[in-house]
Amino acid sequence: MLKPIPTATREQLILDGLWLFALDHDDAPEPWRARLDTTREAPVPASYNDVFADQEIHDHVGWVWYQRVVRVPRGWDGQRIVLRVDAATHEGVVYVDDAEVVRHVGGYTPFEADVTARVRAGDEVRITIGVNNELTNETIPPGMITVADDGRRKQGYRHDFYNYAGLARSVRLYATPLAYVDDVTVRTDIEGADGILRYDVATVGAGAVRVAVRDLDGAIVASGSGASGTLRIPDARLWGPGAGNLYGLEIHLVDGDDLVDEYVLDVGIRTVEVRGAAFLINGRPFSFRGFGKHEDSAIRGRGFDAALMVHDFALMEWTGANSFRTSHYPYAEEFLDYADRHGIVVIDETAAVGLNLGLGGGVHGRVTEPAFSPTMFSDRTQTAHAQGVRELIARDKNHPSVVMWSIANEPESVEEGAREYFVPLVELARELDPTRPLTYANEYRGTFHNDRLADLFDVICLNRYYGWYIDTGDLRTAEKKLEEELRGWGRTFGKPIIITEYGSDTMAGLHSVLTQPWSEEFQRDLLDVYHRVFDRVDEVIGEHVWNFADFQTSAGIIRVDGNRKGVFTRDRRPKEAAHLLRARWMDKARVDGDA
Ligand code: BDP
Repeated sequence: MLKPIPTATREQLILDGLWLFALDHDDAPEPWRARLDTTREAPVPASYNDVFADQEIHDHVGWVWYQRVVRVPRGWDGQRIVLRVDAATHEGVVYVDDAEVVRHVGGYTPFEADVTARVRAGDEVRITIGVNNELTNETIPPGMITVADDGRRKQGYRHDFYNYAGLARSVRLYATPLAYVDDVTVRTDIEGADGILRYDVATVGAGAVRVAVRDLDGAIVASGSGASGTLRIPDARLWGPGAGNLYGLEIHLVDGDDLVDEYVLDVGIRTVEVRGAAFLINGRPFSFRGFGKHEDSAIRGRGFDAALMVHDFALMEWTGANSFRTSHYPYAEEFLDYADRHGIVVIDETAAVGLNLGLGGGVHGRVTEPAFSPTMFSDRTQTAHAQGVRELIARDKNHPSVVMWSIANEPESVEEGAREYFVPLVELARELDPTRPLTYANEYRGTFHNDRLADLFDVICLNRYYGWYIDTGDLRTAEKKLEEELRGWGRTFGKPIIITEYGSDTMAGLHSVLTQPWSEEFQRDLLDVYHRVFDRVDEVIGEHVWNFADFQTSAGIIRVDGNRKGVFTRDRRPKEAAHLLRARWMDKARVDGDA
């Protein structure tokens, strides 16, 4: 699915700003039919939960309504006009005036509707967007709704981050010609010094396809014609870690010599391959250094903010990180665009988090029933999950920064049903993208003896909390157990291992000369112990600390205003561990040449 961009033939209006906002109430049955009966305004993009000083809004379970009147640019006459929602968490429905134009389930991927027949260039239209935050056993991520004695509905879930909701990314109205470029898929290869670019363009309406590749200076370095083909870029500047080299693939839909539609896609020439226990980018072994993150900040929740994004990237660079995982859902496309331009490596994850009855915010509970069953995570959950895989790959397939798909975080991986549930999803992902390795992030109960999934995947990603959830405070035991386990995985599978989570909750400002969990020194020392082990186990090719920054979670007795495993606080100030990481990773960056 193409991201809307302005080109020689395309224009767009980004509908960021204040929208009328109301909770859904039974007394206003079809709120899209008139002006919303409210004076409240909500910012877009932002999660709505923390914006108002209002408990009812914060805790609301169900539909909310956003509305805005928009004037369609008068120059758009005769164009195809599309309304696109970058994300509505978790379900969205869009009305243009009185008519429903699109409905979509899945809170972190875009959807759009052709509204050409419903709007007129130069006229105003009323756009109303309903957003529902409910999670059930049939959604990804899953959740459960309970009803309190007084009738209040409450949303429960098994993932350890707050269920922020609303329009956290932009809404766009854009125009293309009536015949247009609908999609493009690129795959790249390297032959000697040349870059090879295979492309596949899908178009709607009459016209022929011509393509050209431009370098940064605007010079054409390759060109061709036809809806699919292979282009050779002599002496290509490769995309790689620390080297955000991009080319512009210019796609023209033409009628004779007339340009009908133009789309320009940034492409990076690079290869990715898993060979033995190595993860190769452009044929060279790559080691992941970085973080699991969240889209999370005070007030705006998961709302996209360019300043915050650039700041986070600046802090990652300051630590010497070269990569991150989009834990635990697809992030705003702006993150991937930025990573493409700056040579930052991304593990791109679906929103399939919490498919596990044995966990609650990292704490291991007793499992009393199977996770994968008709009454819990069923065929319908799997269907939603498959849709999540499809939409993630459709949106992100062309980003050079994305080197691997993670199709789930910490699913139940030990019980028999896990395999049956995951095999079709793995097959689907491989069919949709045969070029990128696949992984899932494994939790502690799935060991190298009993895990039923690891052999389906290319890279072993492990989330481990020795010294924190297990043997709390005992770093010596942590070191021993971690090493035994990592060696076991290495021996058994011979695949690359990335530790996709390790860390400890840490209250910024709490200090101790003793080994004191929650103190800044403890976090630093725990990371240090893990690093020593990583350096002794050959198969370990990556370390992603949990988490980049403190983040909000649902209320609970093991969380103090959220999860405190950040190396930075929620307002992005370094804890002591940040300096340890910087010392270690800057050194590695110099050796690997990828900072
Ligand atoms: C892991 C989860 C992550 C949690 C983390 C924790 O993957 O989402 O936030 O534990 O408990 O289980 O901090």
